[in-house]
Amino acid sequence: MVICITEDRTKEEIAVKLLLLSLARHCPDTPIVLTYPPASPQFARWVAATIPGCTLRTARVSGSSGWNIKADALLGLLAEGHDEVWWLDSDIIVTGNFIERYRDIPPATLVVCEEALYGAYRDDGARTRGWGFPVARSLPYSLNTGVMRVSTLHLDLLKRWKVLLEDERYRAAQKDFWHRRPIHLMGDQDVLSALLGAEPFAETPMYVLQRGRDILQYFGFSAYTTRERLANLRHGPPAFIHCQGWKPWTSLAPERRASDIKTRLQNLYIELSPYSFAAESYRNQLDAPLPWLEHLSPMARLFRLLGFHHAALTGLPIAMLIDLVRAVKGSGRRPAGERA
Ligand SMILES: [Mn+2]
Repeated sequence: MVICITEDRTKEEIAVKLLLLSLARHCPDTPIVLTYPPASPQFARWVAATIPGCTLRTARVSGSSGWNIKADALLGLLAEGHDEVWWLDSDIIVTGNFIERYRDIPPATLVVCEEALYGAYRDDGARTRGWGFPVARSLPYSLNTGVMRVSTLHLDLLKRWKVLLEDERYRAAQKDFWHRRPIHLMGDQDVLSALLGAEPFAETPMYVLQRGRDILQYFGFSAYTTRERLANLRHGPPAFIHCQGWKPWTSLAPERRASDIKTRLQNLYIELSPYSFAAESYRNQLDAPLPWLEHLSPMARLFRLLGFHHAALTGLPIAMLIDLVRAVKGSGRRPAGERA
């Protein structure tokens, strides 16, 4: 078994480091292969000195980039002889030993995530139909590929996924703005959702990491609902926090601190992120300070104080307010996805 991380943007380096530190703390026995072509000698030295189980590679996985690289990267590691591979997006941080927690899931079962509420959430077969396949399994929501576990029993699925990610229709849609793309061509995960709803992959058993219970899909203003927070207070935090969409390391850069109310609210929401709470405990192991934690706004400090510096309590009043607005709006676009 191996953990696979692939990144090619230097602006995401801080996130890669935080993910590696969280893995070294919580899953020290599982080897990691990190592919990071722009690695500087300083970064390579830091990895060698700090993350003993990590192999750093600087050769590109393939011609693909961004999220389209996932199929290639997973197929590559399976071809090297690993029987199971966990994919983690570089914007994930782990808060526990997930290898241990999910060890009983059989190798034939594909592990993948439930999409964030704020994303293009609903599916009901839409992506499968979009590709022109008959719907054999209707998924209520889109799958999210921030965390995946595949095994050698998923080679056919991964190869088919790769073929569709190289399809001309998909490639053409990727050049357009994301909000103008048809739902089945938005990103890699929409293609995977389409395939898993169609034959023969509708038979592939899946374990879907559920939003709130298994993974925090911290994206947009519905990132961490009241229900998810209360469940986390009772049962403990999920093993994965996915810092989707708004990234503190870029959004909260001092030059981006805008003054309009919407941006300020958005920045506050990012400052109160459970990702930041998890990141905080690695401050001393980094070779540079985390800028967004050094300069928290007075409002963020106040909310942290009121939330007893607990990730699930901090920002709870804001979450309740947002949930109330969503409930009042009734059958808005996203709330329909919230489970009872
Ligand atoms: Mn991600």
